[in-house]
Amino acid sequence: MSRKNQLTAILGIDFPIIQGGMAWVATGELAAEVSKAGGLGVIGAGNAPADLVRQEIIKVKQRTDKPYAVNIMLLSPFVDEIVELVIEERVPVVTTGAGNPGKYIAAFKEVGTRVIPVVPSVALARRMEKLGVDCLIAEGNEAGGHIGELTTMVLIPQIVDAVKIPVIAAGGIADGRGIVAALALGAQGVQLGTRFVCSEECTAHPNFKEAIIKAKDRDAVVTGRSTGHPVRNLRNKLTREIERLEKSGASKEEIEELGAGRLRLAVIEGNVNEGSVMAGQSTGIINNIKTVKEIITDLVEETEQIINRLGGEYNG
Ligand code: TUI
Repeated sequence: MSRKNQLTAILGIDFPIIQGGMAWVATGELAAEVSKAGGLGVIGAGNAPADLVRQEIIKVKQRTDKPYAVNIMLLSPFVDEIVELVIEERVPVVTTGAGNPGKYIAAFKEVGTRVIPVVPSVALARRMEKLGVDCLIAEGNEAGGHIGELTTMVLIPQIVDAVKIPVIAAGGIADGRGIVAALALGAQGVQLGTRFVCSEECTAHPNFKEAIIKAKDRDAVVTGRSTGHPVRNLRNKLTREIERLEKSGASKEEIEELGAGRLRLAVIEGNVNEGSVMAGQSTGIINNIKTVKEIITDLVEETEQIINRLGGEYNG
């Protein structure tokens, strides 16, 4: 991997590897380890209020001076107070998900916070670039959690062609092969979520990590299409119940009520049957738990090996 590029320069990191800002999973402990290893660690604010997120920011600041980010989940009822917190704490980088962060961008720029929205479409990518964001994360629907319509394979080149700012590829990437593919599509960096869940330092319940390791190629399924908020989870009792409700024509409210509190149940309590085990389609290629440092070192080594092997050849 060309380790340094425009993206690493903007973010002040060693490798263009960003950790997904997963609610409940992306704690200060995990984010600090990723940043210490030369990537960009991200705290997932999820639906948490500002006082809880502040504690995670403090954990990162106690462990490292390296750059880190907070992911703001735009469907959260606490968005405004999280935005204030990030500005007050002078968090170096913000990533956003599950919505349009347009109305907050000027305030972040005023204090020098870098802004990187997740975009699922070319239209939103263009709008974000016009508003002055620094980079974009283009996330394909192989990703876990709340997803868009398009796959990484088709989304990345279209967004790369549509904007001038650096693009980070996300969705379905978990090893060096995926990184090389993303770079070939024109991305300058990658964001990985599920791979970092299966790290020693991730504080998620061991059952949650084990479920991902056991999951095979077709086990990460999408529910919630009928509510307008499709979510990719590992198939379990909960996803089967939601599917049944969706088929029966249940209301959006009924379906969303069934999903409430389920991510915490899986991540913190370890109830991977009735909880929401958000994970991407990369589960089939994640078969072990490694330290964050090992994950990043292996990703960089695999990427460089493949690039060297391919060289100028395309015939094997
Ligand atoms: O945000 C994510 N992944 C998430 S958020 C989350 S919490 C949640 N739980 C249940 C239902 C909904 C959310 C779990 N996983 N990834 C980034 C992402 N952003 N994926 C898709 C989008 C997105 C979708 C629409 C970004 C912008 C967008 O804009 C629509 C608009 O308003 O133009």
